[in-house]
Amino acid sequence: MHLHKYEKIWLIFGMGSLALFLLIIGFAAFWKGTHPQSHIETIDPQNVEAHESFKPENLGLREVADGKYTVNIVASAFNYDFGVDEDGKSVKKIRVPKGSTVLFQITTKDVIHGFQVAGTNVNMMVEPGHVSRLETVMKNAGEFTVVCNEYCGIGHHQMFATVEVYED
Ligand SMILES: [Cu+2]
Repeated sequence: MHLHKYEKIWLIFGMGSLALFLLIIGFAAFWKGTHPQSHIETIDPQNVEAHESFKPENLGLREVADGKYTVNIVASAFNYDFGVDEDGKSVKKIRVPKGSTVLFQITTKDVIHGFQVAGTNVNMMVEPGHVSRLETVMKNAGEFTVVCNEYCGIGHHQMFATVEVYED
């Protein structure tokens, strides 16, 4: 079978790209620990408070066992609701010790939002009607910015928070 020179070049280019993309996906999945959030659980977006995890008093950071934490968040345009502190002020920063296991559970009341803890493998799409969950181990200390990476409207850039991982 005769293959034209350009056909060969494009075949090599095509197959090479495929191999490269598979390598990148493999690196992200197995080395960096990036994977899709759980999409199995559904929720009524009009009434997220009916879900135990998203009742106002259950929002924010909670230590569920030694070194294990759960963070419940309700996203809406244009805010992440982590609950309120003792003074009744909205929580915008959560602190966990280095090496702890943190389960992030988030849902949205309105449109699609993103929930990315920049610099970690936490990067979730938050869709109305679904609960997004991701558990991760906070291996590195530092301050990590939480950003919305799905354009959600005019105040999109105002959606942020901070996760501080401190040396234990
Ligand atoms: Cu947004």
